[in-house]
Amino acid sequence: AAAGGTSPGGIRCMLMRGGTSKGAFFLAADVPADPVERNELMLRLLGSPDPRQIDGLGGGHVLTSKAAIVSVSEDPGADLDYLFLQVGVERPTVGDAQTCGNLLAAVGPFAVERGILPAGGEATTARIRLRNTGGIATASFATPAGMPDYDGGTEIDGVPGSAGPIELRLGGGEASVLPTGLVTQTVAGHRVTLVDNGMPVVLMDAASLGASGDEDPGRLEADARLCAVVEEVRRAAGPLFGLGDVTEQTVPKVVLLSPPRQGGTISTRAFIPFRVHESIGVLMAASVAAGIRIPGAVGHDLALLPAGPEHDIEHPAGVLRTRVDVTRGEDGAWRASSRSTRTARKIFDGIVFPRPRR
Ligand code: NQM
Repeated sequence: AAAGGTSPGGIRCMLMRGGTSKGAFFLAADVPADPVERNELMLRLLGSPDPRQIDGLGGGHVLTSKAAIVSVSEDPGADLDYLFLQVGVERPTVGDAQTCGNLLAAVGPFAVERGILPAGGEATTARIRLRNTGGIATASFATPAGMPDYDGGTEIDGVPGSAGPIELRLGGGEASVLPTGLVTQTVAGHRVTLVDNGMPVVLMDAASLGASGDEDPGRLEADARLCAVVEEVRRAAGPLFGLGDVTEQTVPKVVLLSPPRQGGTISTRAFIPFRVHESIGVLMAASVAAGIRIPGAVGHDLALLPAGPEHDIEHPAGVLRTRVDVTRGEDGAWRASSRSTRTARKIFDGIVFPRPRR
């Protein structure tokens, strides 16, 4: 008999790759509703705190220490609700201050697998409410024979091989992508642009920090002086985004920009924020593209801006293509919507057993 749900022995869970990240997916009904109990359970399931997460599902890196909680939405404008949780690796933290555009790619297929979203024929489109930020995204993916088909010929940099495409659309709301209304400002002594097109991001010129901007993530992480400056700027920027004290939060992110080197639009190194991303987040890339299109913004003069809306955001593992349409309203506010193609895969489906309470 299926042991699933909230049975004392274990919790029903699907491990999924979404884009260049990996996370544990749960139905909301299968985990405690109380956030304190739920977060404590997530730490025991993923094996945190521990740099190797040896006693749990986590992979020892922030990009593989993630959870998604999915349910049918009560919002008439959405089919599904998606709550993202960033589970700390070395520290016992569970944060809900940000969403994750990479895991978002796996939310629709997971919901079809679990039977909470009917497949729509050859392809299914799901309207997904992002519970962390309040936004709505749509995801379209192949469902021949009524189930997700993860196979296909789409390659994304940072993932070996190819898989079936999942088309994500985000944004398009009334909010300005410049939360302070300023194109640039000085934060902790540095000229930055604060932009939010789905993810709050501080844009910085890598050269202004003495970096070339094409360093390996490990090399940037080993530069204690540079990391300290990035963190000082990030903490000062937090309240300007309306996020309050962000010392313990994973937002805003800080992205170092430099001229493109692979024929793309711009080169990026993303502090997320205590590690440097091995590629770049989907929504981070959408925020970068929106920011650099605005004349005068940090990065505008470093970029090779395309005539059309397809931006090739260079990152340590290659390029992420994001289609970002930026418009300026009659009120002077800059707004944006974005689209990206990702892939996802079901890795295992089963019952996960939490580490005992210590
Ligand atoms: O920006 C990592 C990732 C992300 C976020 C992070 C993301 C996005 O999974 O949309 O996907 O924010 O730490 O790549």
